[in-house]
Amino acid sequence: MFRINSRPYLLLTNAVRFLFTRKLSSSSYIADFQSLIGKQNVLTTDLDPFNQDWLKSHCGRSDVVLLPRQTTDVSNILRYCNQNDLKCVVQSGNTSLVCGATPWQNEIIISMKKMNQIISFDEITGVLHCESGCILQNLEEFVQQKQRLIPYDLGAKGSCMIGGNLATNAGGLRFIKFGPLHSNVLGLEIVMANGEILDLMSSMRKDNTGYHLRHLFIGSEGTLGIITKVSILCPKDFKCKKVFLFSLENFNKLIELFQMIQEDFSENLSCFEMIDESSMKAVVDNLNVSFPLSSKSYPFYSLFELSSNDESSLDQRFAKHYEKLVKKSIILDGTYANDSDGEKFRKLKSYRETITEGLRIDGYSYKYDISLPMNVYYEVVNVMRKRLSSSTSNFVRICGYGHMGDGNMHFNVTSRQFDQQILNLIEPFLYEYVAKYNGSISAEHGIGVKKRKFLHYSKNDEAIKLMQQMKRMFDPKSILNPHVLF
Ligand code: FAD
Ligand code: 2HG
Ligand code: ZN
Repeated sequence: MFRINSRPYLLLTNAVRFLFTRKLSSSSYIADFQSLIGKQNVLTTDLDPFNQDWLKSHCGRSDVVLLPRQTTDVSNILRYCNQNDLKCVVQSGNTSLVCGATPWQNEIIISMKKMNQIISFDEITGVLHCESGCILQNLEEFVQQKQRLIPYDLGAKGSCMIGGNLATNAGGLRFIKFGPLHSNVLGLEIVMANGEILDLMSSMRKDNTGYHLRHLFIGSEGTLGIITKVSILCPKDFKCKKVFLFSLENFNKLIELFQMIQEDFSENLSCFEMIDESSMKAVVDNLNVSFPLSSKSYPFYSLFELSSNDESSLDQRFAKHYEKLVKKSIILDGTYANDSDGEKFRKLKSYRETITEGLRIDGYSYKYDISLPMNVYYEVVNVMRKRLSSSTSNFVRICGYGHMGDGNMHFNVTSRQFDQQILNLIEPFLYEYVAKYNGSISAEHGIGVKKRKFLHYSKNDEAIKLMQQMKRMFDPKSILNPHVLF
């Protein structure tokens, strides 16, 4: 179980919660919700998958899940909740790694999974309009048929939904090429806390008519409104994509590789990821997959992707580049695959994409998603290893991997079970380290509930105050994700 506080305090707060929280299923609210959105769209049994977060680190106690099918359902639900002061949590794919999508207490769960329609696709501009409950992988497959791409890609694509992605301003593997979602999302439809529908849908790339309101909702983690529709720009897909997995002796070689790749392939680079030895072991050992390189383990790996419309020229340029890499002894071993290779291409990418799943098998994951300057990007893992080695606690693993091309490190520690001693050794020390280098304590996963008491390491008091004022303006009764962010 995830714990923020000491045990006596927790027992006390749980007792207070128990006394003062309303049991919804036994109340008349259920009947009202049933008449608002239909009986079959109000669930009151078998709610564990909705209450439990992806990491299995916290389980909420909600006893009602609402499944809106259209924007007006969301509007009716929120109007009713606002009038009756009922707290809600918005849930899309429930892949949040910061406990953002599950109830902290017994908030009503509003699941977006039935709002999963593609509304339109413009073949000329590549603008896709869809409902926010569309699963990312389904959207990717849809636009691929039109020779287009969704401008971001996550390991959670089989479950996460575009509304959840926007609400967290998700980063992922294509960030280095297409930038943040802010640059690709053209419009949103939002339902505000009082039930009002705010139509900000647009297909226009250029629009300077006052405040850029949609950007407030991107990354707001469901605290300001519920995203119901999205308009997103899907860039043209490339005729060929190549993914490379190289092993390296140390982190300095990885930096050299990154510089050389940028030098020769800046316009082709569509992801640049790093994996350390222990992270790779979490995949190979825990998920029991074969390993494509000649030795079973190396200190570091780089997984990067190059995209181009001219395959033969890319091949020729890479052959020359490879000679340089060998001459300078940058890499130890490597392999690659073309997207036309199908399964081999997907498998190579999966060595990076399935690390989180591999780590989950260790037991409990202490998960940190930080931004740091390149000079201390991996140093933080060494510093933490040294600090944790003084402890008598039993770790399974201390590892680092991440979107190196974007300065985003995923530092992870795992143990069989949750251990408060380990947590105390990591926090707040790690956040102080990140703040010292002006990094970010949450590069892409958001703050959720797990990170809220550390927000001040990345935002000053004035900025937090302004954010709180905005929250009060958009949601005066704090009915939307009341435990998230602050
Ligand atoms: P949920 O988890 O359901 O919700 C996330 C947050 O958004 C919650 O606060 C929720 O209340 C709010 N929310 C959800 N839907 C809406 C809506 N329609 N309107 C308003 N608020 C809403 N993240 C990255 O950034 N990059 C990665 O590479 C990445 N890889 C991952 C790999 C794995 C295996 C896993 C498990 C997670 C990964 N994540 C990653 C984290 C997570 O997938 C992202 O945060 C994702 O964007 C969440 O989408 P979701 O649909 O699951 O949203
Ligand atoms: C990734 O990049 C995700 O794989 C998850 O953001 C990171 O598990 C993590 O720490
Ligand atoms: Zn990530």
